[in-house]
Amino acid sequence: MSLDFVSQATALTLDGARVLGGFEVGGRLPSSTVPWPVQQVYAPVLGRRDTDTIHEAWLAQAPVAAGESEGIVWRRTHKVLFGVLTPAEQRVGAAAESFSLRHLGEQAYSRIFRLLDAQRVPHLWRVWNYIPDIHGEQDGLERYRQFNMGRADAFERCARSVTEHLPTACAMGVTRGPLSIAFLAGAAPLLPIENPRQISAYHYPRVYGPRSPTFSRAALVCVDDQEILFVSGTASIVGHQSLHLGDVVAQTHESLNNVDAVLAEARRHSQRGGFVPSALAYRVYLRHQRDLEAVRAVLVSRVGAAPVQYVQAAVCRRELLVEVEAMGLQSR
Ligand code: 3EB
Repeated sequence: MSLDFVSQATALTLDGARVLGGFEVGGRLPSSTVPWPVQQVYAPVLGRRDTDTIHEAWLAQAPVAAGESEGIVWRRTHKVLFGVLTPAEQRVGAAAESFSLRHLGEQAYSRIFRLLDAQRVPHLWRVWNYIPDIHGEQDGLERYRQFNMGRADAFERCARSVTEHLPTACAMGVTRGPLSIAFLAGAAPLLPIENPRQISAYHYPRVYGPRSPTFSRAALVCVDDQEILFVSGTASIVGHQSLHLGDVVAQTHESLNNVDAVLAEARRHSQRGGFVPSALAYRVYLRHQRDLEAVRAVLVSRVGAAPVQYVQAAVCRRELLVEVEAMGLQSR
């Protein structure tokens, strides 16, 4: 068994029996018609003439089983499980009070952990968090910080460490849609990788919120004879501080310096060592569409011909204009 990841401009026509699940990314998404779990990401795709919607899927080389549990739609093979949930921010009764993101995040992650324990794929590898109105205030606290509190609460409630073996992740602000969380989990543990240039996010000081985000900078996972590297959302942060305020070109370079540092660590731990910048596939999130050409020029100079997608979304700190995530798959 190994995994494939496909990403294309047109709707996927795949043997549905082997699809674990996937993503649809775009500013205007009609309701999805695919039969597998799909995360709809309401983020405009930038700078492409061939599409305004990206269609992506994880493919298994083995038949998949499907299920639904506590609102999580999932598919799995023997060794990996992909799931999606979109916990609704309903109003609570007549009080017309919406659930706080702390509550929703806690609920969502608790459900994920219950599912993974029940399905015996306990190791969370990668989580994609998309958060509407990420900078909005709720109960006197920014919604991203509320989310971090709920997420950390769930890790603890489910007896999971908030500093060890944390999944890779992104947490981006979207302008439409519900809170949406997708994840990939496995029967085997991941090998977490931190960035020596950055304080681990789970050790961020309290100025960034009452509870730190629970993610690893990067991780290696093995699926039989395959090695997959996930690089979490990576921004212009050194130590714990945001650098190059207002300078999107410098922020992009700094983000890529961080990716380079993480890749150097990954190569030390990899069986194959092939994770060089030009061998990965990238997604770059831009706060402002107007920065596209400046950021693209930096990416071309730094990663060459590697595939890069550009989408518009909000990075979780207001001052950050750009964030880069990446993924690499190789056979051992
Ligand atoms: C950072 O380095 C940028 O809250 O899950 C990147 C990746 C970021 C994941 C998360 C946040 C998250 O702190 C923000």
